[in-house]
Amino acid sequence: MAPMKLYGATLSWNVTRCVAALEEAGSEYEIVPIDFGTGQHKSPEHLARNPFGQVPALQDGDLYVFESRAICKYACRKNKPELLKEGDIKEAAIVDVWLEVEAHQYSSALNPILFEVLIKPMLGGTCDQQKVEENLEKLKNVLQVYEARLSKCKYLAGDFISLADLNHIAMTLCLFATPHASVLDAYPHVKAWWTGLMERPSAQRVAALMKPPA
Ligand code: GSH
Repeated sequence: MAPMKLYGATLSWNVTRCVAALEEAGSEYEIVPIDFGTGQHKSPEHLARNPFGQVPALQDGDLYVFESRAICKYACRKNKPELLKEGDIKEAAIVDVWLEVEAHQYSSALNPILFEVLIKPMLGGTCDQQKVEENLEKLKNVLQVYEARLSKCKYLAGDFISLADLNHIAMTLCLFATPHASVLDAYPHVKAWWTGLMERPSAQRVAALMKPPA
């Protein structure tokens, strides 16, 4: 069967979130670059893949999936369902809890920081330092909850790796490209969890893809 196609630029953490899941699931896939510079993401071909004109989008034969977290779940369901623990209703519920926490707590705080520090200057704008500070405070509150959780179990959903952990890799790597990575220093269990995640080949692949060319 033909490999799946993941459309998008690997500088986007929404795209590399999918790469972490596809790699960890052992999926066969290829990355098809989409050029924002020429507006390719708003072309009719890409709008057919993602009607919001955004990346990522995934194609698997005649199936098109958009929204990065839906793509991640699809890769797991197709190639490594144990990353969602779907065989056990209670374990699956806890995986779901931490998938939601990543999407609505962690990313909600981290996304504006990354946008202000990394993206806005690239687009010719100026980083809004007040917004960064406000969201760093939000992020600290979230990390306090993570610290308590990870002092009780090795991974977020329990003593097993799940998609909930993997979905953190792309954005956290971007945090290390800002001057604010030291925010993690106050949370030793979070740091140990992160160090363990970074040892995984899937995370190393994401890190290599996100590194800007020398
Ligand atoms: N919730 C979406 C997901 O998780 O896939 C967000 C996707 C998103 O914001 N993609 C950005 C994009 O395509 C790149 S990181 N922006 C171009 C635009 O919105 O026109």
